[in-house]
Amino acid sequence: MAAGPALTDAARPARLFLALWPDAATRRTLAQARDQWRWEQGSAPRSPAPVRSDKLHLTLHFIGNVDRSRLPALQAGLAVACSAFELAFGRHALWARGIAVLEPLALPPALLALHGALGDALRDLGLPVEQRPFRPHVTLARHARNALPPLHTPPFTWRPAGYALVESRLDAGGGYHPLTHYPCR
Ligand code: 3AM
Repeated sequence: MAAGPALTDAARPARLFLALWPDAATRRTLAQARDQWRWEQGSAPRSPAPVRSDKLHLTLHFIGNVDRSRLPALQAGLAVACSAFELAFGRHALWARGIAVLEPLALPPALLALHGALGDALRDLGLPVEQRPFRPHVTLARHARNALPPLHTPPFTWRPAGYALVESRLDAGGGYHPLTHYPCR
């Protein structure tokens, strides 16, 4: 199939998700937790891929591709009430298909309320909402079927200042870029 004309940045859709975006200290703690795993090699066809420190986050909703002309309406429509909460971490797990994660030890009602309010906001904006149950986690690595989690990991607490609308960019090194930060009070 012939390649179409290259899209300019303005014409390319934005690939979006909503997330709890760590502050610098929490990001360092999450990276330390990631680095306590042993990424056993040899799990063909793909080698374990630890998540880059600057990409660590907790996804609230995956949105997908959205036309950039809709961004201002989305940024406004995704401002929902959010009560401050804290997340205690300390449980590592290896999910199906080799997803290594860190899970919160408990689910604060305010986190579930935030997830629900954002789901409602996405529906109001005419965007699809994931039907599977919400399983909050921080992905630490992918393709890690044979990885070994740490036996003991010091628990720690993350108090998110808020949530963020984040763009996943495939160009420029494939980073995640928060577009809007929304406070929790
Ligand atoms: O926080 P995690 O790593 O679980 O896997 C992707 C990542 O989740 C997920 O969105 C988060 C930010 O990229 N994701 C990517 N594509 C997806 C899709 N098509 C998806 N989630 C659901 N459907």
